[in-house]
Amino acid sequence: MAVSTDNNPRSKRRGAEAPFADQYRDWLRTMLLIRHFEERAGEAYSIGQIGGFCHLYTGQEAVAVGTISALRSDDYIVSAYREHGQALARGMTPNSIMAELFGKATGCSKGKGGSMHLFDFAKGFMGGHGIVGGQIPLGAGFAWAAKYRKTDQVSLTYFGEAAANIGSFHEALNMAGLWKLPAIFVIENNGYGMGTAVKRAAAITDLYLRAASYGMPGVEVDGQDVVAVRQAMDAAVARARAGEGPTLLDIRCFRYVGHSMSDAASGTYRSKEELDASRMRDPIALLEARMRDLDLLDDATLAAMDAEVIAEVAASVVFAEESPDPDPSELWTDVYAPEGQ
Ligand SMILES: Cc1ncc(C[n+]2csc(CCOP(=O)(O)OP(=O)(O)O)c2C)c(N)n1
Repeated sequence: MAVSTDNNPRSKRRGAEAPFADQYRDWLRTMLLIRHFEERAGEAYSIGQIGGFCHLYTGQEAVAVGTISALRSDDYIVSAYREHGQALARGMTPNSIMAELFGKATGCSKGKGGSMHLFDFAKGFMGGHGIVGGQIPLGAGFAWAAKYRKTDQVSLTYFGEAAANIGSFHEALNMAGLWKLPAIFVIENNGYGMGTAVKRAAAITDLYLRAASYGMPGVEVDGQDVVAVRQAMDAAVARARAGEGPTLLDIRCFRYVGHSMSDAASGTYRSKEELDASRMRDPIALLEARMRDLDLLDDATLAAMDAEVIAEVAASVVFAEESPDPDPSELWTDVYAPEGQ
């Protein structure tokens, strides 16, 4: 049920966020869905139900929800391997994603992609990609296609701060700036590329400054605050649709878990204290507090929403468990290599 705040004087006082208040409930639900989905995926991985690599999104929920909520359904999205949360925010079902993680035929990539390769062409979700930075030229390409066809679609590309050191980042942003492409480049700056802190890998740690080299605005954004993310994204989308060209958003966030299921959340390259400090500004707790302040949320509503989401995720695990493996005859479909090579 959408919550209307038209007659709520407290929301009117909060001028900047009032336009978004109707959407807070959806955002909170999606962020809770992502959090619970990732927790269950982590459990399933640890008991061997999920194979291959698995990079969880826990802690970064406000980035996916704040950015994707600003898009139209025909816009393009392309990402890296930490993309479960973005796929959920785009409206891909927990069933289709969980089944993909389990390698089942009912998965969004027919069980042949796994965690790093979630695709949904109908939703403009143009994939998770495993090569660091490999998706950035693709994002520029989707933007170029939209400009060429004179649609007013925009292209949103996600990548990590370590990917911003890869050559393809500079080449793609240069072309996007030169051709004024309707592209939005989002650095999900969680501070670490695997175990390497940004200050050990980048000559300047304020990565948004790099935008100046490519003729586009660069904006630092608080990635714990879904409203701040949405406001920055709205400005970038407006620029892109108006033909004014690309924007680089440097969204500061924190991943609560290890780089992938193979490393611990803290211990080797970051301290428990650092992790605990980041949790003091949890994106879900911040949105909950904002909603309570505006009388948009009470304990019962939150508990009901949480229970509903937990049940949805649990059902996706059952769906994945009960789904069939891909048929062996599918081995050579959807691949470029000729049969037998
Ligand atoms: C071209 C390439 N080099 C190295 C790797 C190995 N690798 C996988 S993830 C990763 C770190 C990337 O960190 P970042 O871009 O900040 O994204 P995050 O994991 O923080 O979301 C590396 C080096 C790779 N997949 N591709």
